[in-house]
Amino acid sequence: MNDYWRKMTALSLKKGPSLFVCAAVLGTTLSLSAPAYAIPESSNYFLPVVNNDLQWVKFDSNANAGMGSTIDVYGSYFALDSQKLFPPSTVITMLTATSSDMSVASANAYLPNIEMEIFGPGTTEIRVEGVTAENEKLTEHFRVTVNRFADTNKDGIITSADAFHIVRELNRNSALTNGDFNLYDIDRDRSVTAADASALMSLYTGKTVLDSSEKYVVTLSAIDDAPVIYSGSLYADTWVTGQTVTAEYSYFDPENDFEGNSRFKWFRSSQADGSDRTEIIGETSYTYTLQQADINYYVFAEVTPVAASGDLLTGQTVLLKPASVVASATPIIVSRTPLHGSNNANPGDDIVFTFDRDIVAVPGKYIKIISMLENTEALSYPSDYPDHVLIDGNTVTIKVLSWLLPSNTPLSIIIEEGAFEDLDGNAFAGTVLAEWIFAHSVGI
Ligand SMILES: [Ca+2]
Ligand SMILES: [Ca+2]
Ligand SMILES: [Ca+2]
Repeated sequence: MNDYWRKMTALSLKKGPSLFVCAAVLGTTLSLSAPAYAIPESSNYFLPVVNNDLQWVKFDSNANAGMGSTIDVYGSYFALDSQKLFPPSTVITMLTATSSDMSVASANAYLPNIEMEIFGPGTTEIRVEGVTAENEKLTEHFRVTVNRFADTNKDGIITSADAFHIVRELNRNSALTNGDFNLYDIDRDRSVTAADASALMSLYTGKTVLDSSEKYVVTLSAIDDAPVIYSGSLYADTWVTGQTVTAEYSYFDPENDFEGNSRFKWFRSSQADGSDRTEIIGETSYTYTLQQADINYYVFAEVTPVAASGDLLTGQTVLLKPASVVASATPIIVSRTPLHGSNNANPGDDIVFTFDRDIVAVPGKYIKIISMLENTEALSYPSDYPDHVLIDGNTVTIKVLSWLLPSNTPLSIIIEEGAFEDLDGNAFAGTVLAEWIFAHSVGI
C-alpha cells in the first residue's frame, strides 16, 4: 500500500458518503490498477513532473507549499486532487477523467483524485468532469505533454541538434517555461547550463550511459475552458408586483478567469416550465422588478456567463426558474359587468365588479360614471356609500342606476385610486377614463 492508496482510503473514511462512490468506482476498475498500487513500478519518466500554468496545481511534483493540488507521483502514474480544482463549497458527487490520446497517457478518476498513467511521447488532452448534487457539470481540460528525454527541440529524435538547441536558448537568455527548464536539465541538477548541452552531446555520442532509453519528461499545461453558471436560482421576498427578483448563481472558470460582463435576459411565460416564454425586452440586469404585466405569469431569467479573460470568454446559457407565479401586490379587478366595450348593456342592470381578493371601501374616495360624448360626470358615489355601493367579500355592486344614467352615450367608469383596499391595507390602483367603457342598447 503506497502513500496515495493510504491517503485515498483515509479520505474516503473521513468523508463518509463518498466512500460509497469511491468503493463503487474502485470495485469496477481495481483489477486494472491493482498491480500499480500494490507493487509500485519503476517510473518511465523523470521527476519532477512540472506544471507550466495550471492554476489549481502546484509548481511541480516536489512542491508542497501553496494552495494548489500536489502532483503525487508513483511508478509511471501521477495523481491530482480535484478538490483543488472545484470551488470548496461545491459538492461533487461524480467525477470522470478521460484522455484524448491513450498512447500518450490514460486518465481515470477516483473521487476526489484524477490519476494519469504515462505511456509514450506526444501530447494528450485530459478532460475532467465533476457533476454537482444538482446534476450540473463542471468541466476542465488540460494538456499532458510527454517528451522523450533529451529531445529538447521536440522533433521526436535525439540528435546533436538537441544539444545545440540548449546552447542557443542559453545564448538568447530565453525565459523558459517550467516544462522546458525541466526538459533542458539533462544532468538533472535543477539548473540549465552549458553542462546540460555537454551531457546531452555525451549521451548522443554514446560516451555516457544514462538511463534514458525509455524515459520521458512530463509537463502539464492549461487549456482554456469557458466559464460555467451553476447552482442558479431566482430570489424574491414574495412573487408579487413591485418586488425585485435577483438572479443568484455560482460562477466557475477552471483557469480562475474572473467573471466579466455576464449577460441577462428576462422572460415571462404562462407555463411553469417556461416552455412558451417570451422575452421582456430591455431588461438586461441581474435584477428585475415584477410588473403589472407579469401578473399570473411565471418570470424566468437566462444567464450567460462571460469571463473577463481567457480564450473562451462565453459559456453556456442557463435558464433560472421562479419559485411561484406572479401575483398582484394590490387588489385587481378580475371581472366586470357590463363588459368593457359592450354596446348593448341593459340600463336596468347593476354595475358589478369583482376583485381577486376581499376588499373594503375607503372613505373619501369616489366612483364616477362619465358621459363620454359630453365628457361630463353623469354620476358620482363615494365608494363607502352603502345605499348604492354594496360590498360583499370581493364583489362590489352599484345598484339602481337606470333612471340616473344617460342612455344615448357611451359611459366610462372611473374608480379613484385607493377607493378600495384589501384586508392587509393594500390599496386598489383605480381605473382611469376609457379603461372601462360600455353603452346601453340603442333605443332605450
Ligand atoms: Ca482548462
Ligand atoms: Ca542541468
Ligand atoms: Ca477560462
